Amino acid sequence: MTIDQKYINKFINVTSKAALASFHLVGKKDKIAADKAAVDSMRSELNQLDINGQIVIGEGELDEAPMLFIGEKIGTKNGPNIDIAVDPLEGTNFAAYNLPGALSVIAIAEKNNLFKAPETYMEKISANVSEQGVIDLDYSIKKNIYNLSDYFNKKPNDLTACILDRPRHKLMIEELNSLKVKIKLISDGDVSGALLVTDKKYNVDVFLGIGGGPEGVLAASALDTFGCTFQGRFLFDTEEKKIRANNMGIKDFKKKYELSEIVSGDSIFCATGITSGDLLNGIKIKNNLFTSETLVTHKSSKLKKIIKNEEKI
Ligand code: VTB
Repeated sequence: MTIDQKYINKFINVTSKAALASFHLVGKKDKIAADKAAVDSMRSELNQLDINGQIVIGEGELDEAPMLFIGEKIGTKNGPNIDIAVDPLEGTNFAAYNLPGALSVIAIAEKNNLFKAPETYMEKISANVSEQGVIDLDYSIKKNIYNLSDYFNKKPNDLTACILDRPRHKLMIEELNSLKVKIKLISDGDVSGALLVTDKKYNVDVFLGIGGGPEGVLAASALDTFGCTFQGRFLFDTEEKKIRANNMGIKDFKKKYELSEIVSGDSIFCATGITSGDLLNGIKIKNNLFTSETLVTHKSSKLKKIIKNEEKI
């Protein structure tokens, strides 16, 4: 089974409209309002689609942001059974403070083909390598870097690693520094960070570090179509998170997930820029027209490209 190509434009429309809704609140220093605008728009657009959808990854479960909640049924029910992962506003800080890189993101797959990730941290690694065993969460930083250096035929000091700027990454960053790897530190937004490995033009050879689990699943669905490697391992720092994960069906808390275990079968991924960033240009409004840029992937048709849209507001 595949997801019909006719849905591609429909999902581009969903993230474009959510991005536009959020864009109106860019720079207003109100994360919740910017998020809510994106969520409300996404819900209303999704509900008009002829799909029998269910949200498997919603957002804001822990910080009580306005959610498209996990388990929520979405669409007219007149269509294929699909699982939907959303991050209507990825990078709430970026939108609130008018900083580069805010995105509106969605990933869909056929029923039961998208991992139901709990709202917890995930250790991640990703690179544009198609061979197994080149990068691995179980390898040391040194081994990953030396392997990538061989694979890309570049010296370690010509490699660039992207990582979230967080105290928890101090050791990793020190190791990367000692190997003379260039580091691209990002303040937030690791869906975008992970996707920077997909194209040479972004100059990122490996993405690694600890970020949100749901964001890991979203990025993985696009990385799958790009033929990249991605691994993720959830981290549970509280008993409560373990209980919730257990209820969601996760029994082995230390399991390392391969990309194929996170997303399988056909998928569509759309990310629309809200504010311009490394990956995409943000929304632009001129007269009564808005332009948006969306990175879209569709596994079965091997589609992976940035699509520009211009529409009336
Ligand atoms: C992570 C990352 C996201 O927020 O969830 C991060 O995956 C929160 O991390 O892309 P901290 O708890 O360390 O702040 C983002 O950067 C933005 O939603």
